[in-house]
Amino acid sequence: MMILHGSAVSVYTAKLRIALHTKGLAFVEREPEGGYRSAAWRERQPTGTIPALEVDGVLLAESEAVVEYLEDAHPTPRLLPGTPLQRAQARFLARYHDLHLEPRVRALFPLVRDGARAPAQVQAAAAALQERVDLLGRLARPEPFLAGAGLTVADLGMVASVPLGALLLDALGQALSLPPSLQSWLDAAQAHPAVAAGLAPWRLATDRWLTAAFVPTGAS
Ligand SMILES: N[C@@H](CCC(=O)N[C@@H](CS)C(=O)NCC(=O)O)C(=O)O
Repeated sequence: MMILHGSAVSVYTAKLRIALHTKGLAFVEREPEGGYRSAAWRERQPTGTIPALEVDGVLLAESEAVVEYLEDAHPTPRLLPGTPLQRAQARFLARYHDLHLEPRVRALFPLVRDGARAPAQVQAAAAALQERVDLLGRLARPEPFLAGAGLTVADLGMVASVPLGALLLDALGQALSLPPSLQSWLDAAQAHPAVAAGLAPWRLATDRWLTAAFVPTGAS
């Protein structure tokens, strides 16, 4: 059976969990022993990142490469739309998530943990994320999923990162404003059974993490 090495709190692990559920594949999930920053994990996965999918003893890393593997090895149900142009657009949005949107969510983590945060710093980080979310609203025409009528690679990371951005901003006293088209997309995507199943452990772990990690302003 395949092993998903990852962490419940990780967006990229959620991305692969959703892909595995979409394809109805059996897998077990494990946290790297000693954590993903440990020497033991680097010994196994030299770039040290999670998630990694273990298939027949081979460890595959980088979530986009893993999703492509799953699409190659288990083509149905598909995670890419029908025509080459539609497929390219879906892949573009998946890359937009990894390269442009998620880093702006990640930038909020140190602010959540640091009670010495300055209001101007928080506002700048919130505006930076809002800019990437607004741009997503211009790049995608959800129908209702980001790249068409079905769930695709375009939705996998975004469906965790967008709500995570909203949660982190909320903890920081800010609000993320979703264009109406993206709110409809998020509602539809979160109701998809594979997304709901894939996000459940992430949601639980994220709520726990936020409660434990948030430091009120002035408390550090
Ligand atoms: N490009 C990687 C990103 C994965 C990633 O950033 N994972 C984080 C945890 S969510 C990680 O492993 N960070 C390594 C570290 O902080 O040392 C992928 O798509 O798999």
